[in-house]
Amino acid sequence: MSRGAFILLEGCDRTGKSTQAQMLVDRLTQLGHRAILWKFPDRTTGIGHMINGYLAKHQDLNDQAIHLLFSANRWEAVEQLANHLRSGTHLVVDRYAYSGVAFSAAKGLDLEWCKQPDVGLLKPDLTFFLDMPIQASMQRGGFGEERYEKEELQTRVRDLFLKLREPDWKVVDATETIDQIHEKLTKAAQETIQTVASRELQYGLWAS
Ligand code: Z5A
Ligand code: MG
Repeated sequence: MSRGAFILLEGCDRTGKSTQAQMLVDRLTQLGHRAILWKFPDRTTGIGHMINGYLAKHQDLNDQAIHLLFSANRWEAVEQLANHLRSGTHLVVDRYAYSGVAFSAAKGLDLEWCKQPDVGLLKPDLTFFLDMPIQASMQRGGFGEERYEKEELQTRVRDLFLKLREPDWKVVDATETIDQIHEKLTKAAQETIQTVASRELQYGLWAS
């Protein structure tokens, strides 16, 4: 049986990740695939509730502790993610460990320290980095309500994403229209689905 593809959307705030992730799941489903959306942080779990309390500024945690909770929120999902992929379901994942490292390092934590808790996680088969100037994304709806939604921090986050960028990432101009971006993502996702169908699952994120 063919395995599913792990398709990741990363990027700074308000670059359209959640919009595109949902559209991609819907499109793949229309095309006859099994596809599900997985969002990190997953705020529905016990750990996710703690993360939500922190992001909504109801609870304070030190930078190291919240970093480890974000990572634990990925590790607690890893078996479910792997089972979906093994059963042939494609995963469209909205943020992952790259967000984890970029945000924590932007607050001043050491980049290599930040990567360690996520070493060995499942590796995405295809990563889109939705990129646009921070000034432009700040004009979009909803910016400024949660803890990290500040221009200076977002600028550092973008620089860190570019530092973490892997050679095979697809950098997407997030200022294009929603439909233009959707067409690009769909085309690349379909190619990856075919390419990885008979490949083993890839563990070993950031493992040397
Ligand atoms: N975080 C962390 O620190 N460590 C971690 O390990 C992880 C995350 C996983 C919450 O994430 C915070 O957690 C986040 C990183 C940190 N920090 N911040 N700030 P989240 O994923 O829950 O954040 P969110 O609330 O979903 O917002 P977002 O991801 O920043 O937005 P988005 O998903 O990229 O954008 P969107 O919701 O699809 O679109 C935003 C608006 O723009 C909306 O009105 C759209 O209709 C509009 N839009 C979208 N695309 C377009 C185009 N192409 N043109 C014009 N308008 C558009
Ligand atoms: Mg989002």
